[in-house]
Parts: sequence; structure tokens; C-alpha cells
Amino acid sequence: MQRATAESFGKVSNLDEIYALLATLDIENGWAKREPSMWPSPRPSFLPAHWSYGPAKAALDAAGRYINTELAERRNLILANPMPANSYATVRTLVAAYQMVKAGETARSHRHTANALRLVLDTAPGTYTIVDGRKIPMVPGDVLLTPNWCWHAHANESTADAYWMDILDVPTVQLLNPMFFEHHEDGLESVTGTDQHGAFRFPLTDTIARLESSADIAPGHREIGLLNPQGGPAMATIGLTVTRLEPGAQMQIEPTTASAVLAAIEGNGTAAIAGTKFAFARGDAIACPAGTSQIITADSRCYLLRASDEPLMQALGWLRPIPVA
Ligand code: GTQ
Ligand code: FE2
Repeated sequence: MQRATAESFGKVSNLDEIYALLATLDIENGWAKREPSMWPSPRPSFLPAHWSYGPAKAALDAAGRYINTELAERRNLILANPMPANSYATVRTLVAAYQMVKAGETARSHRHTANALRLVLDTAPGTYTIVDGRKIPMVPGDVLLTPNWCWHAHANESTADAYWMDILDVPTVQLLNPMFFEHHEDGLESVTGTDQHGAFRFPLTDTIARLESSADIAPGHREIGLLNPQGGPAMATIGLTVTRLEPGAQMQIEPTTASAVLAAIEGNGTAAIAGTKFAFARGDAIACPAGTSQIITADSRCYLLRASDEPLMQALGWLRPIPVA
């Protein structure tokens, strides 16, 4: 149909004729929509969920017999939230994955606008992430950063297969679409040295020492932030905290607009996410969607990494509590 003119609107005799004319101009009326465009508070969407490290590790071993790092950019397993029609995101803004690099293997250099971090689970000395040409040791419990557009590769020069958990803001990048990705022209970029310490590595030993010298915020409950050198969040879109819980201690997080992934660095216990209970152990991941209350109870001493989109929500003025219905 031809595009409606100004004159044509002078000749209408009912609303439906106006709607028909508007359709020719790619304009929708904003008042008669069946679906509201706003609602009083966030609608539940992503589900509380839990993934066990054990079976995922075994799956990586099995996949390692068929998939090499020539074939696969990364040998990783995506922790896709079980909400209907989702096959990627763990919570709305973040994706978590388990990754394995075999003994003697490398995973080639690439860079992307997505921010990434890794929680090291099982590695032997001689396992490295290579960020902008610097080798960064991967020691179990360490948290390593590969922020926006940093070249990164993984190299396992040890004799044991290496396992870790990746957490990235890829779903955020997909949503807002500042998406760039490229391979390094050298495949594996050349190494200029090793950094035991630096802005991209939070060794578990340092984290434990900081927790040791910090005060309880509640009985048996301590918490520190993994911050950038300026004292801000680790990365622009992802904030990181490590919580230490003594056996029997509990932490409670009230529902907010922030989404998070919780990862057990050490210890086991129970997580109740919006009332859904999961028993967790070392290496497990828990989806903590926006709007859920989160109650964690430790059975043994726990070190828990929490990766959340709080810096993103905070920067946009959207970090708010959500009243439970
Ligand atoms: O190790 O560079 O799990 O780029 C997903 C995307 C890991 C990585 C993932 C990645 C990486
Ligand atoms: Fe990557």
C-alpha cells in the first residue's frame, strides 16, 4: 500500500482507518497495544540453577578425545540457564563456562570486546593464560582477568590437563551489540615475559590473606572485593567479591536488579536461590538471577566467588532493590 499523506488523515471516519494509514508509515499507535511496554517491577525470567563441576569435568575429558584446539577455538561447556528458549546465557547479562586445555596443548590468541574472567579449578604448575603477551600463571583458586579487547590465549606446559571456569559478559555485548572479535595473525601470540603479580591476576593466596586480616561483617562471614588498581570494579561490566563462610555460617543477599553467578572456590554447602535449594561443592556454579533472594549456608569453610553485573547497573543508575512479590 502507498504511504499515507497528511491529507489522508483528514478524511478518516474511525480509529481503525487511522491505524491502517499509520501502518503504511511504519507507525504504531502507543495507546491500544495489547502488550504493555512498561511494568511496575522486573518480571522474573532467568531461573535459579546449579551446575556440578564433577560431571562437567568428565564431559570435558570425554570431549577432549574428539575435539582438539585446532578444531575448537575454545574447548568449553556453556552453562545455559534452563529457562525456556535459552541456550546460552547463564543469567541475563553473564555467561559461565567450564574450559579444559590438555597437557601440552595451547588455545590460540584472540581478542573480543566481551570482558572475561577465569576461576582456576584444577591445574598443575606450568599452566598459563597469556594476556597481551604476558604469561599469567593459573593456580587453583586464582581469578584472572582478560578485559575488553586484551589479546589472550591459554597454554598448558604442564603434564596434567587444566580446568577452569570462565565468566564473560557476552550476553550483555549481544544485547547492546558493541560486538567485535578477531583472531591473532600469529595464531598463538609471542610471549614477552611472565607476570606473577599484576592487575590481571588475583592469586588465591592473596585473597585468603586479605580475608584473614579483614573483620567479620556477620558471625563467620567475611567478604572482600577484587578491585582494579584504581579501587573500582574489576572490569567495567563485572564486579567481583570473594566471601569466606565458616562452617554453619550463612550469608543472605536481598533481591536487586543485579544478576550474578556464584562459584565455589572451596568448600560445600547449600544455596537457596529464591527458595530453590541446591547442594553445592567445590567448582560448582550457581545462577543468581536478578530479583532473587540468595541464602548461602556453609557446611565446611567456603570461599565463594560472586561475579555480578552490579557495576553496569550502578553506572546506569539502575541498581535497585526489588521487593519480593
Ligand atoms: O577462553 O577466551 O568460555 O573467548 C568463551 C569465550 C572462553 C576464552 C569462553 C572465550 C573464552
Ligand atoms: Fe576469549
